Amino acid sequence: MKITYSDEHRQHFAQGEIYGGEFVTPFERPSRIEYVLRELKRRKMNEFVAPDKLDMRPVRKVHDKGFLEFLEGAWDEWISHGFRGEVLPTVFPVPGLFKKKPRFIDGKIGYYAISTETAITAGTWVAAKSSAAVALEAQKIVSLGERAAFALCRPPGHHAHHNAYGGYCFLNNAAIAAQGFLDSGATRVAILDVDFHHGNGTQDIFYDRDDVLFCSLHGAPEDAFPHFSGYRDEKGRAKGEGFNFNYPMPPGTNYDVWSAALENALRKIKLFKPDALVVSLGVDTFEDDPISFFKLTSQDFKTYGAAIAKMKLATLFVMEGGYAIEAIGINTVNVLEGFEDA
Ligand code: 7XA
Ligand code: ZN
Repeated sequence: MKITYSDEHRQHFAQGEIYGGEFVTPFERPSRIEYVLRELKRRKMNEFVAPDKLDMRPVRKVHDKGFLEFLEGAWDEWISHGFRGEVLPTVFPVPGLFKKKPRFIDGKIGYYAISTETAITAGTWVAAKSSAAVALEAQKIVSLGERAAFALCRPPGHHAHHNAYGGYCFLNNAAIAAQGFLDSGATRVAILDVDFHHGNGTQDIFYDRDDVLFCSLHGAPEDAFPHFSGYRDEKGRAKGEGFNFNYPMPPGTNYDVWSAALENALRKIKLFKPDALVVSLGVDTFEDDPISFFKLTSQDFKTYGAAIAKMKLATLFVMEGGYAIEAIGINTVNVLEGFEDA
């Protein structure tokens, strides 16, 4: 399987996030990708492809203009005020107070951010664009006839709404790729999100649409980030009603329970008859992940890779989360190998 990748991800290397009241090195860091690359090479999965310059057309179809302008200009605006640290939110609107976009940068950050762990740095916009380009390059490979491709995206994307960032995500790579499939002639695209966290951004982007089916398996929002979405009763809106399926699961969920949800989601996808499948591939469902609470083993990743392959769909894997750094390569490549060997 071809793997799309760009070194430019390294330009986003935030120094800090607030975790448990402490300022710590972000769990989402460049070395995550180095571990995946190392494991791919170790298993002789060597067909690397560098992306073309990002085509902004599908990006503009899934993200709001003002939001893109904010992301592009946030760092320069921040330092123009003499601020010396990274761009972090300090204020959020509560329900009923989401009225107008403020003029001052602090207010604008709160207007566009969903959470505090996601710092914007000098290189964030370049890295975010390269990540989207990596996803679109892999989409093109699949649209041109390959059975599957792996987009080794960083920063991740599935928490990015049409007009909001957070959860370490800026541009929604999976959504941009799904839009890319549609723009390349697909009629229907399914997105299967197997990251531990609810794909709130992807849900938001396609919530009113019937050309993209979204299925997400994740930690129940009562207990897990992003906390305010991912409930079972979120089924889509207007034309999109019936095209959104959430599978929230409690702490301690093991593969027996998780794979039953996967089978259910795969049945929905089969009924939808998509022309392509995008898998938001986060491996933070792993038993040793430091910020998650599912109990999947490394072998389980191989098993579900094979289950996805049995769908016999043109498939694009898009990297999302996973923070058990030593195991992230093994678990990610296990999914791809399980898929290829099936
Ligand atoms: O899939 N999303 C992630 O892996 C990032 C989750 C960020 C959680 C931050 C909680 N403070
Ligand atoms: Zn995650």
